[in-house]
Amino acid sequence: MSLVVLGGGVSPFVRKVRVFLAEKGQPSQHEQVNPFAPPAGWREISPLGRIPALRDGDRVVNDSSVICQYLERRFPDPSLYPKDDYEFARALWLEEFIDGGFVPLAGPKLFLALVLRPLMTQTPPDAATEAAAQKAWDEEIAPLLDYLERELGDREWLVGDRISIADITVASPFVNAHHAGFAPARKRWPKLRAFLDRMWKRPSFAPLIAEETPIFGKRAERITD
Ligand SMILES: N[C@@H](CCC(=O)N[C@@H](CS)C(=O)NCC(=O)O)C(=O)O
Repeated sequence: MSLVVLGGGVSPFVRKVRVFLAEKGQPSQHEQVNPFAPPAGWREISPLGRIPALRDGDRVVNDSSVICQYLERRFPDPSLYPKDDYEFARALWLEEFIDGGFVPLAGPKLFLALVLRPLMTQTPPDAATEAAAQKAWDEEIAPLLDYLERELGDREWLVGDRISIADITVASPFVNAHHAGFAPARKRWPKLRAFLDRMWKRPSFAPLIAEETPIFGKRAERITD
């Protein structure tokens, strides 16, 4: 029975599901779906019109968080959710912190403004857009990075002693920020930056980043530290 992830590969939510599947060791296919120019019948698959959706044979599951929990039950080994009650709650909280907090800020203000819209309109961002993105990073996003830096402490993983949904979810949208030319500065957020370096080198993340960088990653050259 085949697993198919539907959605644009550069979406942090789609990447999260693809990485999750790779960490589970589950082969899957990826079908590009642009939610802003969807194929006919897309609303029957995704009633809110959003990506990702997962096709598992004749079943469809929506929403990255729901999909990952479904996959955890369907393929329990290796587990990507902590067993301990409190650690489980912490992992879900960090997932929500990113999906409901970081992405709604960084998505439109960095990636959409500086990468996706310019690519679609073939018009480079103007100075006001660049300045607005920098301001969002410095004033709105930086406190979220401070929080992640504290949460990581000196540990390898955000929660518990092995990779979990929290690590995958946190690492995914920072790829988009990187494409937009933003990364947590090594001086101010050394632990977060080292964590991202480690995560992105994993066999689950690396091929996806390699696949999208030629298309979306031009601005990353601005990152100097
Ligand atoms: N909570 C959803 C969020 C998915 C989401 O917002 N996806 C965006 C792309 S990154 C989308 O489909 N946007 C199109 C729209 O909202 O119409 C999840 O985790 O899957």
